[in-house]
Amino acid sequence: MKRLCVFYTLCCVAFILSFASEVCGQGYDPSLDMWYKQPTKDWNQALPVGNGRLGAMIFGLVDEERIQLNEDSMWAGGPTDKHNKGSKALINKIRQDLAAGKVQEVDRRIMKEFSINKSPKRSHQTAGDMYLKFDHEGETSEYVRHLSLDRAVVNVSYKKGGVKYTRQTFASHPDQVLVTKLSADQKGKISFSLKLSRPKDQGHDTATTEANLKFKGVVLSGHVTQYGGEDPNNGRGVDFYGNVRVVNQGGSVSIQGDHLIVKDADSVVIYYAHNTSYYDKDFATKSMTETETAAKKGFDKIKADHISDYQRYFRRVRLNLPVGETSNLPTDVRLEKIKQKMSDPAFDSLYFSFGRYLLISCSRPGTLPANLQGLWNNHIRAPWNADYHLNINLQMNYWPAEVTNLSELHDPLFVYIKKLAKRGQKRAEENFGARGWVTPHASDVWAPAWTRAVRAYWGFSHISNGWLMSHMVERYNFTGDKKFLQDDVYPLLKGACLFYFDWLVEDKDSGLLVSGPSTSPENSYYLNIGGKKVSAAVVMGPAIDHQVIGQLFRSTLAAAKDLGIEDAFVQELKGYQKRLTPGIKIGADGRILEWDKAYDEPEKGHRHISHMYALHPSDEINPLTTPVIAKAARKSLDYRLQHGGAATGWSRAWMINFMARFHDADAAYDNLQALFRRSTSTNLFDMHPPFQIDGNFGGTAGIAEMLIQSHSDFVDLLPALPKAWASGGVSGLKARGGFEVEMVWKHSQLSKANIKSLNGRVCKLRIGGNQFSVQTKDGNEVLAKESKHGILIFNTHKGEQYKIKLK
Ligand code: FUC
Repeated sequence: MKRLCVFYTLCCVAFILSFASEVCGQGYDPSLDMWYKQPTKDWNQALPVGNGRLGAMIFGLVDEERIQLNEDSMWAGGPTDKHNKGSKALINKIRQDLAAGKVQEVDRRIMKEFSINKSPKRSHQTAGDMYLKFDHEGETSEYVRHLSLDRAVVNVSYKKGGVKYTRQTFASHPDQVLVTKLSADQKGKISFSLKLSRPKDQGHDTATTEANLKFKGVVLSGHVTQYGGEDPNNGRGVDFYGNVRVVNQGGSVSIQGDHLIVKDADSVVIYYAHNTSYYDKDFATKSMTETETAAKKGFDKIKADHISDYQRYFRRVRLNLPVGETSNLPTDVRLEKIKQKMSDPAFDSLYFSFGRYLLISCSRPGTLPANLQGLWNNHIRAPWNADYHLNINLQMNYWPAEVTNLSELHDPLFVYIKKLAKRGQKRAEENFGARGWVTPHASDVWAPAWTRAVRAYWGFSHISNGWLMSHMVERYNFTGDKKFLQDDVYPLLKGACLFYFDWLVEDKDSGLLVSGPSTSPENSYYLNIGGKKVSAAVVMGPAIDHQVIGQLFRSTLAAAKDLGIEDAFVQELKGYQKRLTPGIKIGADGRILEWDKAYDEPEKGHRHISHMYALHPSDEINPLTTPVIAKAARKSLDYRLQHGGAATGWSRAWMINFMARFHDADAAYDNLQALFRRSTSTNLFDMHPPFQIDGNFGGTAGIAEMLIQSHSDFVDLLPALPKAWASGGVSGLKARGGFEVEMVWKHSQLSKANIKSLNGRVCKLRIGGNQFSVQTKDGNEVLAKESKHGILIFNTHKGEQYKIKLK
């Protein structure tokens, strides 16, 4: 370990002097390891591996190892599309009743009229567990388990009875198998029994054959829905087929009942494939073929291909931050020290790398989008069904995708949006008599677009379609991919706008268009009825609605402009844009209003901070360009925090992003540390609690937001660099407009940066208000125009690199 630490320190120091690609380049980098000196029985401390679709949690237990298995389509239920409720007349009646002051009654009534209560209780489910019961004796020593974020391999090693044992596990994307290799430093020392099992009563059965263990069944939801009612398919979900193939060197393999027995082997490789009817009707054959092909290909080749496939994504970005006194300790100990307020900046970069590791491991082109738990779930009925919550959570999962150079991993979200939009068209028409498409506050793998909620405060919100579309727009903003804009994005943007054309109604007093009835996601306000405080949620015109719709209109017009479209729809859109109620209104107390007016709030520190959407993830507020609104936004956030806000992991992660947008480096850093202290498990999973992966992704995006911002029409380098990160370096971050950035800083000041222009667009650059110069790769000065706020504007050529130096 000592050698490891010296190498680690050298590597970090070297990075600060140079760039990652030049130094830590191709070799093994231990600073990217999460490691522990003990096994765990706690799922929240086990280590995740995944190939986007297939995943596992590795416990690293010595005598009986548990490998908890996951596959992203292991869902109960199925597509059902025939339950819509509501009508245009009903929604208009509700608007009238709200205008007549019958808010409480509407709050009670609205879900009965508009929500499908008879939807199945269905959840993403665990695929089961693989247990390996070892036959080895003696004291255990030299135990260590670690996850290499650079290689996406979990290693467990220990000594027992004088023999050194090692286990390596990874989930291969190229070969679509989960692989575990067991080795020992003496021959004939590996003996164990292998068993597959799944939590009971979900209709599975297992069968065995020679040297193969099969695992098949159907995913059922045997429980009653929290939404009430019956499941039209009796909860019957996907059929699945898992297959184990064991390849041994030395010793013997046999089957005894439902156990596979390995005796006296020198080394063993276990291949596991798992497929479902969601992806393929020949799922059983597929699983058998995959394990067979893997066995023929062999461990070494599969591992090499896995590592290079994974590193294709992972090594695009490298972040190095200063090593602290505790940085060489095991990961769980480091987290404990952080809880004791010790500074360990290298931990921040480890967490950042882990966030990117998780996205690569649970979202690949062709897979389902990352759910509330990515894809790692040991439940039959997961918290919130491990579904897709669309009022922040699914979106937060993808906040790091573009900026941390993982753009392709955004694809599953886009495919899912297309599915939702199709269903959402039917709902728009049947629920509200509207054109276009609308989506609910939450959906799942089957992409139902109707409202499924019992209470209005969490279910009756109408912004998720616009919020989802901002992700497709961001993909275009970062990559400049016009074909994507034209073929995939613009038609959906148009559909979302059409919905709002028909949904918005004129406010009698202001003459402006207002969105409603709606809610500020999951929050409520107090009504004063006869001197009594009564909480309500439904309202005409919550701030977020107008912020999201405003952004949707803006980006649709920008897209039309880039595509050269100037037609009747664009004219109509301009008209609606002019008449939309502003999404940002400042109240008498200096805070931004969350609803149509100032109300007393039952939960002053509520975890949803929806009226700050304009600050982040949207782009309307910047302390440089909109200082008055920025001050009001800051006041609103400080108020939330003073009242116990940001108490869940994801809410805290959002706060990091907010504070970074204020350029308040130390507040962003404090919130990052609070995320670690209060909402992070030893395996670095985000704890809502319980485990919910959005906070990991929100935290990762927050770290990126502290290093680079580009939402305000210019690229801002090191906009929120905290004191604790006084020196460091990062390579591979992306900025809107199509720029890739690497930079090194010392004494809290940028020392050098390289900017690669990917699209040849004009670059508007700011470095915290500092004076700087721009040179070509060959050292020629680039002509740059000075603008406000210390921004330099210069032309770029596609593919060229520009050197930035502070003056
Ligand atoms: C939203 C949040 C909850 C939880 C759930 C999955 O509804 O309000 O805190 O994260 O999603």
